[in-house]
Amino acid sequence: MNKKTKYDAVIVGAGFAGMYMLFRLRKMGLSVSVFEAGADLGGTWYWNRYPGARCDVESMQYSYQFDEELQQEWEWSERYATQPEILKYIDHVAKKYNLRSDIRFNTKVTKAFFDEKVNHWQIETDDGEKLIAQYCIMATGCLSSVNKPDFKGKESFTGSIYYTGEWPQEGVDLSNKRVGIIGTGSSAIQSIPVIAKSVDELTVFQRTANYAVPAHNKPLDPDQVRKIKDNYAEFRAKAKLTPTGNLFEIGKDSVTLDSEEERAKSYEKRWQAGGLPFLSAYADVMLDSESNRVAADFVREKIREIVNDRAVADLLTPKNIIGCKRLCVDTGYYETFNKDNVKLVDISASGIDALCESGVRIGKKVYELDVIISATGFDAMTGALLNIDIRGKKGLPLKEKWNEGPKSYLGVALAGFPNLFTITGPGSPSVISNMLPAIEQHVDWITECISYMRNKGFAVIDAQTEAEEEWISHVRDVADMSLRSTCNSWYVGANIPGKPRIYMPYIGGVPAYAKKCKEVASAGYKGFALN
Ligand code: FAD
Ligand code: N01
Repeated sequence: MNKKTKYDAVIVGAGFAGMYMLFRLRKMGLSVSVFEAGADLGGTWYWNRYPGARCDVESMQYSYQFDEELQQEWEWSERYATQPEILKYIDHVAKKYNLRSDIRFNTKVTKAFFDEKVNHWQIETDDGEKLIAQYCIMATGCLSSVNKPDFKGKESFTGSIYYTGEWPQEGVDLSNKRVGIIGTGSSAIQSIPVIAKSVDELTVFQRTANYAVPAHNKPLDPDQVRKIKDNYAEFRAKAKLTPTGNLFEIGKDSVTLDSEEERAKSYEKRWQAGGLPFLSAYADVMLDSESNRVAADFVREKIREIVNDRAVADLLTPKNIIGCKRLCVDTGYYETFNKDNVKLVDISASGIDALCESGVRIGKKVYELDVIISATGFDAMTGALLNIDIRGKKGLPLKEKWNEGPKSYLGVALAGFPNLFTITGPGSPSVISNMLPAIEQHVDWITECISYMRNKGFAVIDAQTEAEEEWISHVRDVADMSLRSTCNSWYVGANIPGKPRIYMPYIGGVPAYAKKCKEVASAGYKGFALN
């Protein structure tokens, strides 16, 4: 690795975002260095190796589209790719474009300070390296800062504690163990059915019941794949016209247009088809509480049908709005609670009271365990950025700029932090859309912006405060129209004690967002100061 200290651009993070950013900037002739905390590429798919981990956006759509050759040559084997298969794909991409040569692994960026005198970023890493770059691009991920709740008595537990978001690279042998899992979000819901098969006993500690719909995962049908690949560009273009950048059929505008019988039929059809399209049976499901109740009741009824024990079924039945927390996609989740070796413990009243030497204590009862799995999620969207000491103009720390919640222009730039870009940052559709096209759209926009600056002779770009305020107020207005902002989800930061409550992603839809980004660029980067 070349130990240069001056680059045109530094990229932080080597998941899908950092990899594609590197590819684009290198192609433009920029000198680029990427820093990655992990020992290899992949981001989410490098860290989340827990049993059962896989994507819930269909593989044919959860993949890059920037190179027709790449999307034609890669063969996915299943409807939803497993974590190991996604890593194989990532490795294939890295080899095809020789990406690893410009990536420094096992290295965390700890500081990024903007030096106004010379208009560049001073970057420091945890191994003491210092370098400078004109552009600093944060590809640090929305779900990469693992939430590790500070459970009382954590140190006293004599067994092992694992986090789904930082699963050991070498794997964990859980066979014949007494395992406890804390949390019932997507990670837990994917892993519980798999873990239950090999362990002696599995105890699930549930604070809030969650909705899950079946994945109906299966091997991909070669004829279907051929059909998509024959018109891949058109398929991708159509996906970009949907609110979430995910191509699937959206049903009628309102649930009121159907009779009760038709509604049940429509939801049954989607339940049998499987996956996230369930929530698109009616376009008003996240806008109208009655429409939402119909969808929620359908799933509640399914839980009662699947789970044999009535009391367990009741506990597993979510009370809140469906789709407010991210809808989970499962393979045999509810069925798992019919197994004799699986126990559900309700911790909704007071959470985990404490860990103790032999396990978990809830009230006076101790659950004896060999292993505790914390499937407790992430400090989403802002966590990874705030873990770095980022300072903009006049030395303003990002922590201070964001003390009332994240503010950004289009989720990609921050006023007062010139030449800094955040890929899929708060204020962009990011996590409520298919992330791969969201990443590509941001990377393309940033690349074109840098190219524009170079062609016009600009050295610095900075979002203007008024443009940022206007965007953020629009982000809030559209969030307020949706039921999505009404519950205690990680989208609003509610899972992290003390985090300001703000609906972080932009919910106005992928097409409206992409149009706005295009208009800003076409107008010579409207809302930015360039010099
Ligand atoms: P990441 O993949 O998170 O990569 C960020 C990288 O930055 C990490 O490797 C991290 O180590 C590194 N980093 C962070 N801070 C620093 C620092 N200071 N210094 C150096 N390196 C740093 N999205 C979908 O659209 N569909 C799905 O089906 C889907 N499934 C998911 C399943 C799981 C289990 C999880 C956790 C997320 C899933 N997501 C899904 C979201 C997923 O995060 C994105 O799809 C995508 O992988 C994000 O890529 P990224 O490059 O932006 O970020
Ligand atoms: O995390 P989560 P996740 N004490 O935050 C509980 C993506 N993803 O890793 O609901 C006790 O959703 C918490 O309880 P509550 C996807 O975007 C996708 O599962 O806050 N419990 C909750 O049950 C997803 O949304 C896939 O009351 C505590 C759970 O832990 C995102 O990543 C797979 C607690 C955390 O759920 C995050 O999912 C995996 C505490 N102190 C992830 N703190 C796919 O399927 C938290 N909990 C593609």
